[in-house]
Amino acid sequence: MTETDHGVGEAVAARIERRWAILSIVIVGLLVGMATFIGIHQATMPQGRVETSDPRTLHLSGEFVESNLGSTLEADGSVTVRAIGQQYSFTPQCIVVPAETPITLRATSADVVHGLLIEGTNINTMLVPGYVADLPIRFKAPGEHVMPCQEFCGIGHQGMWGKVKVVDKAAFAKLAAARRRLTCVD
Ligand SMILES: [Cu+2]
Repeated sequence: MTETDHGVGEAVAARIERRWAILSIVIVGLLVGMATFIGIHQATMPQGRVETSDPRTLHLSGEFVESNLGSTLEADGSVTVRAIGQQYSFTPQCIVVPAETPITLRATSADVVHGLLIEGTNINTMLVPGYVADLPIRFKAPGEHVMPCQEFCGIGHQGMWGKVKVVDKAAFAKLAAARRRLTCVD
């Protein structure tokens, strides 16, 4: 290998290195661009699926009338829980659900903005009057979880607490056979 060959080799290596450096900068730029676009797009566009409710008539008709609140066993074996938040309580105050079962929580507010947080889970949502919050949950094991309102909603906010009681799947099935809408309010 001559002195010139060595120089050529170095130039080729430098060119290839530069090409890869540019390519990696382009990839990083592309990813940052995508993340920025998706972030801005999601923040400025309405969600794909928005469900509304009328807080003035919640108690009169529709899904959130009092007799329809609580947990219900669906034909496919899943459970739907319907609840409302109002100053200063949740209805039902005590939600009973089975363990190891897909659950859909549907909740809304009858007056101002409330929060619904189930301790020990990733459930943490706002209850905004006029809108329905729809969240999937699944509990691994029976137990009790507190459910405070986590959004300041007025003077009685600190007293706005509910509870979620997770029972064994078979025990829930037995309860569900006896009643259409279940709660653990006693
Ligand atoms: Cu509240």
